[in-house]
Formats: sequence, structure tokens, C-alpha cells
Amino acid sequence: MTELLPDVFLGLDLSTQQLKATITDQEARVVLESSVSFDEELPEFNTRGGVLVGENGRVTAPVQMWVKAVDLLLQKLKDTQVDLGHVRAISGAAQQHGTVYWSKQSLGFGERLVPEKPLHEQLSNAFALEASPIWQDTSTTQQCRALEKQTAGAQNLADISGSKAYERFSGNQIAKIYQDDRTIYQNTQRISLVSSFLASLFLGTYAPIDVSDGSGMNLLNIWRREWEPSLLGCCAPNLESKLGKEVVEDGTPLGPVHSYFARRYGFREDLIVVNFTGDNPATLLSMNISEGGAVVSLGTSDTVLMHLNHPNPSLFASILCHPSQSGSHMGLICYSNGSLTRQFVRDKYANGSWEEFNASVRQTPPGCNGRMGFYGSSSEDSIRIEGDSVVSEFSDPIYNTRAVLESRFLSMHLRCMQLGLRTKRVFAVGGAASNDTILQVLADVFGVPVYKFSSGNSASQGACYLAQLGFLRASDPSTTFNDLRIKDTSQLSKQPNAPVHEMYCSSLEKFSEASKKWGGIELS
Ligand code: ADP
Ligand code: XUL
Repeated sequence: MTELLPDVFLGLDLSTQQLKATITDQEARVVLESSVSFDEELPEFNTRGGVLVGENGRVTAPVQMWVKAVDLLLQKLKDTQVDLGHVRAISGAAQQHGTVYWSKQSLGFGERLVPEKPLHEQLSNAFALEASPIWQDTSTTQQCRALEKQTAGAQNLADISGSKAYERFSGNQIAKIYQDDRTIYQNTQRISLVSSFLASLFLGTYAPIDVSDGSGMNLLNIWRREWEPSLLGCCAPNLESKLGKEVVEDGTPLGPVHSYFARRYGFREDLIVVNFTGDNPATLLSMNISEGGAVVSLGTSDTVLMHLNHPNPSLFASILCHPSQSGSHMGLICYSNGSLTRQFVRDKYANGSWEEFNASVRQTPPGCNGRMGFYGSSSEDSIRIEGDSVVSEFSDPIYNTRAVLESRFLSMHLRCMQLGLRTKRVFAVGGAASNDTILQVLADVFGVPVYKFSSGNSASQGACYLAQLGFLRASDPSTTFNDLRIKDTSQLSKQPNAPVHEMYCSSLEKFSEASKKWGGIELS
């Protein structure tokens, strides 16, 4: 049996493509990681990249796939002979914005759960909607424009909720479901975010939404850190009762784990469930960054995260409630087309191999001799600029690999500057942070050192810290995140090359003009 130190903390991350688990000890060191890949290990749901793509921009994920993944992951942890009895608290992170619609029949679901049968068999009628809309969904443009109209414009909406109306944001998703099919809305007892849905499974009852994940809904007042009644009213009737009146701060202990998990997997009966949050707030927490630090997460989506003390809401970034400092906020810049776009370029121009992709980046001069590319996920929705003309392909296609990196990082750098962030160092996380060639381009564009972490899963690691915080708060409610004394485990990965950075700085204005024109496909 793998010997775990007494008192360890379990953090989950329900991301787009996988369900991941991390276990940390009392010193906040990672002792174990595991994961379930949706496409490969749950092929019966026919997802690609963890999602189902429908018509008119609809993108969903099967709720039962997530439910099955929970049992699969816990069984994997148990099979590796880990004594889960040492885990004192569990928390989690999840892809932001997605919504889960619990059916009327789900009311009191925890009272009926028995450990002999898997969760999915017992929750077969627990959801009013089988396929949950997720953050990649772009089908709610009409609802977004209506919300901005009702709130006297996008900037006004951003001033209250931290963001203009985004298609993926939950309020607009809920409004669409209400408008498209009243029976689904009527048969909905409770609406969870993906994070609070996952917490609900462990609690055996509906878990509250937390403030930082809740800031990605266009429904919360990010200054008062509670629902904004006028915004709820714009989306659908009786929405507060379906979302749950209470919105909780991150790190709040919610109660003991349901006996299903204790009896089936050997968790303690008094294991504390600490409320779950969004993957971006959890990632920011896992870095514990100081002023001037920016987290660049290169996962399925690309995001830039930062701590902001006095944020000014704008139309090109989102402001969320900070997950560990109740008076503070975090900035989020999100590009929906992250790793999948780089994969498209890798597959088309580098034989599907990251090694060939990297070799071709290194063979290409920084700045691509004045070329620029804005990429979607196929050739049809990509724009290439050579000289002053838009071309269907570069005169030498080798430029595509470097161009896909440069346009993304130049855009990030530009937006950080617009947000008033004087970036001193960048912390790279997510799947593509394992690629040193990519990180060199990142360092050169930002002109600052890039650091990375030995643990692969920043969001689930952040969730472990929340679990530990909630565990300590259960006995001393005055405990703060700083009391965890998390050590900085980042390691310097790449230093910027000064002349290359200067070349990028001199190209920023031209890039900014081009991205205003072509950025529609580039930015969310
Ligand atoms: P998620 O957003 O689902 O949590 P991850 O952070 O795990 O995603 O990142 C997954 C992505 O990482 C994959 O889609 C893959 O393209 C990318 N990736 C993995 N290895 C590399 C690599 N060596 N170079 C570039 N990208 C990589
Ligand atoms: C952030 C966003 C994505 C998701 C998926 O606004 O949509 O980063 O959280 O990871």
C-alpha cells in the first residue's frame, strides 16, 4: 500500500478533456496525481476533446460522462492502493461557465444513494438536461445582445458583473435554455455550475456556487459579491431560487462527505467537503503570485490570470472576485482557441508531431519576417497576412508554426499592458507549458523570465489548497489562505532575449491594428 502521510488533501479538476486528481500533504507538496481522459476512457459518450459539437455554435458535454468519470477516477486511486482514509478534506475546480440542470426528481438524491451501485445508475433521472452547455458554446449571441441592451450597454454590464456579455457566460446560457424550451426550465429544480455540480455529488445535496466561479455568469455583482437581482431578472424568472440564494466565499467548509464515498472508497466519514471553484481561480491560487506576476495557462483554452487590487472593468477582459482575498479581484483574459488551434497547426504543418513543430519554430526567424497569422481551428477560419496583403497561405508554409505562437502571445502582452499590468514575470501552466520552444517565444514576447512548476495540474493543486484551507477553517474560521504558508516551487524556465523582445515591441502597433481588424476570430 502506498504510504500517505496522515492528513492529506484531495483536489479535483473537471476540465474540458479530463477529470484530474491531485493529493497534497500538510506542507502543500504534491504526493499523488491521477486522471481520467473522457475521449479515451469513456468512449461510449462519443466526445471529441471532451465535448459534443452541435448546430449553430452549440457545444455541450454529457453530464452522465462526468458522473461516470468520478467513480472511475476514485476507483483508479483506490486500485493504486492509496489509503484514502488519510484524506481529511476534498475540494475541486472545474471548467468555468458550464451549467448543470438538476431535475425535480433529483430533490433529496443523497437520501437514496447506496454504495453498492455506481453513481450514474442511481442518478439516471437526476438531470433535466442530459447535455450541459459548456464554455466553448457560442450559440447565445442573441441573449448577449438582449442582456447588454437591458443593462444600458456592454460597459455598464461590465461595471456591475465584471464582464460584458459573453456567449459562454452562464446567465446567457440559462436565458437560452429558458427561451428555447420552457419544459426543461420548469423541470429544473436546481442549476449548478460545473464546479458546484461536482461538489454536490460529494455532499449528496445541492452545493452553493462560489463567488469567484460565480463571477463568470454575468449575474453576480462583483463588488458586493452577491447575486444582482436586476441581472437575474433579465435572464429568466425565479432564477435565484434555482441557483440557490447563497453565494459562498472560496474555502468554505460545506459539510461531511456523503456515506456513498466513505463506504465505497474508504474515505473517512468525517471527510470535509470544501466548496469547489472555477479552474481559473484555482490556478491563480495554486501559484500564490505576488505583484507583477501573470499566470499564462496554455490548456484547451489559453488564459492570462492576474491579481488586481483596483480593477477597471473593460470590454476585453473579465474581472472576477478573487478566490482568497475577499476585498480583491482577479483579471482573466481568455482565448477559447488555445491548444486545439496549436494542434491544428501542428497536424497540418508538422506531421502531428510536437518535435517537428518545435524544429520548424526554431528554423523560423522571430517576427516571421513581418508575417502575421490569426488562427481558428481550420484553414477556412484562419487569416494570414504577408506584406500588406491577406493571403490564403504564406509563401513558405513553415511560418505557420511560429506565427500561431507569436499572434497569441503578442495579443496577451498587449492586453496585459492595457489592463495596466506591469508584468515582471510570467508563470506558465497547462498542457503546452511542457514545451520549452513555446515558452521561449513567450519569454521573448513579454520580455520577462518565464517560470514553470514541476506539478502538471495547477487547477487541481489549487483545489488541494482550498481543501486544506477549508479543513483548517472548520476548526478555526479565522484561518486565511496566507496561513497555509505555501512555498514557491516555481523554477526559472526561460530568460528573454533582449534584442528579440525589442523587435516584438516595435511590431506591437502594427499587430494591434491587424488584430482589431482580424481579431474577431482570435479573441473571445
Ligand atoms: P485542459 O484545459 O483540458 O485542462 P491541459 O492543460 O491538460 O487541458 O492541456 C491539454 C493540451 O495540452 C492538449 O490539447 C495538447 O495540445 C497540449 N499539449 C500537450 N503536450 C504538449 C506539447 N509538448 N506541446 C504543446 N502542447 C502540448
Ligand atoms: C474562462 C474559460 C475557460 C474555461 C475552461 O473564461 O472559459 O478557461 O474555464 O477551462
